[in-house]
Amino acid sequence: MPLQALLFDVDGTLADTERDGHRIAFNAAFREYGLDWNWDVDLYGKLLAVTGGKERIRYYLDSFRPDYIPPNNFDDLVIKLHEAKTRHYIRQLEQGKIPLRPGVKRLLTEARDAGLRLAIATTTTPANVSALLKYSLAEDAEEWFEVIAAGDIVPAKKPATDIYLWALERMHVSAADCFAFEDSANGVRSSADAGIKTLVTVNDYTLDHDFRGAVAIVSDLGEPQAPSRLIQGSLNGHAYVNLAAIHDWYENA
Ligand code: XBP
Ligand code: MG
Repeated sequence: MPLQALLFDVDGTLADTERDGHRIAFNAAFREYGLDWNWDVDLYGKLLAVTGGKERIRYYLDSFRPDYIPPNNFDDLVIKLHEAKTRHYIRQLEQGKIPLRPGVKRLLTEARDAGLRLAIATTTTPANVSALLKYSLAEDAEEWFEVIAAGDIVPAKKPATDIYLWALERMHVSAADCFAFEDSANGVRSSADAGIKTLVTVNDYTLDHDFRGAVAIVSDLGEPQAPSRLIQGSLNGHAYVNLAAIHDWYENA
């Protein structure tokens, strides 16, 4: 069956959002609530082992702050902290502070022109996706995606397959007819275990991750004047990731 759809992860894949985006927003929310928690670049890299911002806050306290005594309304506090964090993060997006990664807009445009169906499968909060698409891609970019599968709509976040299976079900398309883009071990576990061929574009936080199951690992999607750097697998003679390169992986991987 010919390739039907491309499914994109968001954080680390569409844009490098974690170190200078989400991490800064978490710290701003902690300050807003008078908490002495500060996630530096190194600690945040460890905390990224857990997907989901609310889950990440709990993981931080459980694993790095044994001194912390949760208040009676702890569950509510986590929700309020995360809502504050989301406000801070979206403000960064509104200010144009989080650009797309190389090749993302080019490939999305090429795929649309070729009539490929597009979807998002991400752990992040839906409002974050809307803001990233609107402020970093195009005013109407949300409409480019048939399905935006995001955040708490599934019981289990990546590396569970839930978010990808949810997207496939709503698109009425089978995993074998799709191709996914991810940046992390949790992400490629989720997409590959859902049966979707997956390309990994790495970032500083995920360089040493275990990407078992990926069709190839590259630095980024690249541009004609700025080729992708191959890390593992083959680019099949392509200098950067375009639809021809994706079709080669899709048909031969
Ligand atoms: C990355 C995540 C998210 C973000 C933070 O998602 O795990 O939790 O780090 O966003 P993906 P929230 O790589 O699947 O796009 O605070 O909204 O969860
Ligand atoms: Mg990601």
